[in-house]
Amino acid sequence: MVESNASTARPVAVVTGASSGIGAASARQLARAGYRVVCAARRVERIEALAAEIDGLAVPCDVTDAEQVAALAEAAGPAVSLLVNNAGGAIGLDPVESADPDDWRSMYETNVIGTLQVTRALLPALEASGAGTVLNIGSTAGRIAYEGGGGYTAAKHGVAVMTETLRLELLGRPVRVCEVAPGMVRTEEFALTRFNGDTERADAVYRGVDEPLTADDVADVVAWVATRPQHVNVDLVVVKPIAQASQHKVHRTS
Ligand code: 8X3
Repeated sequence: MVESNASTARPVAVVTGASSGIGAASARQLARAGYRVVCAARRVERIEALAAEIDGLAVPCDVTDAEQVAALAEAAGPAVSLLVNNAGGAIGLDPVESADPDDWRSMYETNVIGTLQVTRALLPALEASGAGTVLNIGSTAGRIAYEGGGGYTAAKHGVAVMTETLRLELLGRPVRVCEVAPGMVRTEEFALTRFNGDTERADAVYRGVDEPLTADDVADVVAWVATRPQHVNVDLVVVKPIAQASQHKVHRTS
């Protein structure tokens, strides 16, 4: 459980991309750990239902929109203990040779610029809490290249480097900076979004893999990183299913 500053007030956590997958699962686990969770995402009905379920707050927010990000910071209040930068995702699996620059721009916008904007907007409140944490959801794609993944791996490498840079820059201030980098996670939307709703291609990603990680598996790590004593900065957790030894080496039974 987290410690709160006042005896009655719950510490505030902001989770972006909270409408589904790792974001929604993290919001639930963080609420269970004692946070008042501000659930931010574009899809209002989903985050309103989630916020009602976990006694949190729903704030509609597209992380690429500076005004909406400013409104999120305003709604989160003057002291925020935890920011989980989860909004992001992949588009397509096209080789560099034929990739659509708009897909790459969009991935850079959501994964990198979105994380930058939300982090900038919330840093004063994270610092004001006296014990802040920025936790970026990276990816194994932020540590290795794979064919067809150029746009996504470039963006997730960007998130990884931004995380390291911020940790260096904030040294001596009361905000720790962490990254959780999942490998193969089966969520309802990640692969489907990547392949523009093509369920066959999305299903093929996980075909024959015994047990890909679930959103809850990753949320468990997020909650663990967030609830370490404040002097403990877990720089990076790479988490993969046992069936995935590396990006290219996945055990499939069929
Ligand atoms: C997701 C991992 O393998 O689809 O962040 O790039 S992968």
